[in-house]
Amino acid sequence: MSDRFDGYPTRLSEPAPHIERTDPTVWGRVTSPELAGFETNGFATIPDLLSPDEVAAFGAEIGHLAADPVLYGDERVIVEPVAGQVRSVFQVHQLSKPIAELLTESRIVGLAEQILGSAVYLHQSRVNYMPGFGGSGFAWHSDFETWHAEDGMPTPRAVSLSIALTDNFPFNGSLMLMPGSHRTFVPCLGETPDGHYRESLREQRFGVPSTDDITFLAARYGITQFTGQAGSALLFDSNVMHGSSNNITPYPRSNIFLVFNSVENALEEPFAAPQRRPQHIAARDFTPVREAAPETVSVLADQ
Ligand code: AKG
Repeated sequence: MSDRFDGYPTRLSEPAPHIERTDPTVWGRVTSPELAGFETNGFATIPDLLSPDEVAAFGAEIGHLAADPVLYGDERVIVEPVAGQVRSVFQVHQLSKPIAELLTESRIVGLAEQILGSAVYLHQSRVNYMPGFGGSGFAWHSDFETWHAEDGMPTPRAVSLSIALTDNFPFNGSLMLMPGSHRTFVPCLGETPDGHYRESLREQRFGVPSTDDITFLAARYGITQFTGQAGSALLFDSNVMHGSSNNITPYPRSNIFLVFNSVENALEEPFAAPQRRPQHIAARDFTPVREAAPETVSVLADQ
């Protein structure tokens, strides 16, 4: 048994109290006006992050990825449990040069640097396609819970940027979030099975809070939803509670997710899993996307 300190114990054999977060949410200096509410809510929206021309180009790009016969059977491609369509493609920055270039732009990586107060590297990239008539939802969860348990991420000093490539309506499976829930860590029940990621990326059973937990959090924080035109984006904290419903409409809801982690929060060994997840899900190349912008400062600098 490891004697490593764990401030976020999870995958337990019996229920444990929720943990109030002591780690900061905003580690740097926020200069983009759109990010003003991030500290309070644990997320912020950025309308019109991409232009209509970019939406068309990236939409075509992710269409090609989903249809590429070379990728059939590849571990990076996850298929919907019932409908059989492509649900997610991981490591898209390695499969698509335009996506690799996009994420290095200041308007993208600069958002993560402002929140995380350091240079950042890419922990994960993926497209969630959420196809019409068959896109299945994602159970309520905190990403950090999984990244901590299964990837060895020490603290919740990571953010995801979800960029809408189709309109995200209230009715086509758009992401629901609990504003403020990033301040509460919910330990989850159940020992992580071997190779859990193979199942969890299609349908998650471990690392999801109980219905009592979700009822409690919903009463405390409420539920809101990220909706917006194609080209808009959502930046969210790694511990915010979120999930989505099935998409039974004809309209796909396809978003690129880029996950940035602080270089000062590099992965260790998993805190609650028998082995590391593969690098297409949890990168262990901690090379910064770029040298952090000169205005990037860490809260730790003041201490
Ligand atoms: C995840 O992939 O962890 C998500 O929560 C995505 C949810 C969604 O795309 O609706």
